[in-house]
Amino acid sequence: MNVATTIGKVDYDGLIPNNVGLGEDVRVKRALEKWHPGYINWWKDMGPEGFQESLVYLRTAVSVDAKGWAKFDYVRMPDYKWGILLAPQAEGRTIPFGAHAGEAAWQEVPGEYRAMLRRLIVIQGDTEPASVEQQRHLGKTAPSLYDMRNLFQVNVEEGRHLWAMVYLLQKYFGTDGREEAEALLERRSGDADSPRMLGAFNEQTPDWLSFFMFTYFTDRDGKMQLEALAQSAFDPLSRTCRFMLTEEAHHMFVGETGVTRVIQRTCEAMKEAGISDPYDIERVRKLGVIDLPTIQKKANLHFSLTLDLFGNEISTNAANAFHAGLKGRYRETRLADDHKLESSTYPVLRLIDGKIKNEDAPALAALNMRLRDDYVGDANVGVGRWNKVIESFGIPFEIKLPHVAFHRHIGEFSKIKTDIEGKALSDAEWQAKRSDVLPSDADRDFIESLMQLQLERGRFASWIAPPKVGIDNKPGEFEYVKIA
Ligand code: BYC
Repeated sequence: MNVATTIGKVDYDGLIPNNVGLGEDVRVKRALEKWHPGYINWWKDMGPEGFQESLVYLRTAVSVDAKGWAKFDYVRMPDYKWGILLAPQAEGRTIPFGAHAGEAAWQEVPGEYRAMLRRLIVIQGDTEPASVEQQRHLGKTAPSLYDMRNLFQVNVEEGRHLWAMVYLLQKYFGTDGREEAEALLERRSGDADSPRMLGAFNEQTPDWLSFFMFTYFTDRDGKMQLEALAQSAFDPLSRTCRFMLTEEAHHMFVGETGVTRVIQRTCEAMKEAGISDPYDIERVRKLGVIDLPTIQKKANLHFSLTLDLFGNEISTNAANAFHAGLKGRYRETRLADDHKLESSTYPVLRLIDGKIKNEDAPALAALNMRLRDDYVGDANVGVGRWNKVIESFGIPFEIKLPHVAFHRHIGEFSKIKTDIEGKALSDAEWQAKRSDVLPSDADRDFIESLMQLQLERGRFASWIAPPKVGIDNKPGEFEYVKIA
């Protein structure tokens, strides 16, 4: 089989399913086969704890065309076919932005951009296993078999996204790439000596509300960053990211519908009990559901942690990556400007004399800020849908995303403390208000008390409503995971 005939169709014959003609690429095939046992060891050590032998109803990509890329079947997770899948090569694709705009997209890495490109790929790769590590304990408290299956689906696909980055490292970056691929299996989320690279990926995902918030907010950073990398002049990276985005959509679906179902159940229980005040927290909690103010606090936490993933508002790294053609803007090809940004400006929120103000900055330097703005717009859409549910019960409460200056650790606002409206607070004021706006130990203890494993088919824990439709249109009592 040559490369051309395998595009769109996955070669399942070897150890590593792929549509990149690995069969003919002996060097890379060997390198990946050598990396494979280390990956499986990592998965067994750091992947979902306690369910490695269970049969999970998972989708596996069998081709990358629009129709046939998802096949559902029962699989033991360590036997999942982690493959290397690139979206089809777009014939005659040209570079959409930067100094090389209009030139043919690169099939190899230009020497001068090697280090910059490798860094971007390694950072992207590092987030994937990190999230699996963060979520590894959650199977034990799954609110239903349906949710457990979704968790594991997200996990195996994050594993596949690691494979996607490792393929690029092994194929295009020689010895350094091989070393980076090894290091991706060595760092650990939250480890004091060898942590994952980006802040949010060293935080804990202690409970299922956090998992849904993480997949809603943090996987959405994944979407924005992958969209920006999908514009890359380096065609193999672009094609890899395009295919990853199809999987990422499901992860955000899990997050958005997960939070919706938590809200739905809370509102239903309040209505049944005749409680109309959302701040009557004690009484709401006695119903075995999560009160809306606590859901808001979790949203505040995960949104603010995720904003840090966009880096500094003003960034030379981002300017250089754009100029070089390595990382574009969100949906670059749909934007109508010169795609070079050498003389344009972009408004950036800055801290000037202690006040938060918009200031025009060179557009090239402001690319992180721009992507973050696009992200906030995108994140707000689902929040609007959550509010529709609350509204439909007539409960006077609205979930709101906090100001971008709230609870930040990276960039312009990391130096100050603010309330959720972005008003600066002294340290003492912040300490006094903190537990009103971020989950407190007591909130965490309460949520933890609800996290009880529910293994009965078609049953759901007290704090979450069933989904509207099953995965792969399966009926409610379908056995999504056969526990071993
Ligand atoms: N934590 O110039 P700056 C996903 C560092 S999520 C720690 O502003 P830049 C997924 C920065 O590295 C998407 N360090 O940085 C979601 C730099 O360090 P060096 C992941 C941080 O490069 C859920 C220094 O500060 N993909 O896929 O403009 C589940 C100066 O900063 C952080 C990507 O991120 C931080 N938060 O922007 C699974 C795409 N922020 O180099 C998966 C690739 C900044 O000076 N990465 N620093 O030592 C990038 O495009 C950029 O590296 C960043 C940072 C946007 C992350």
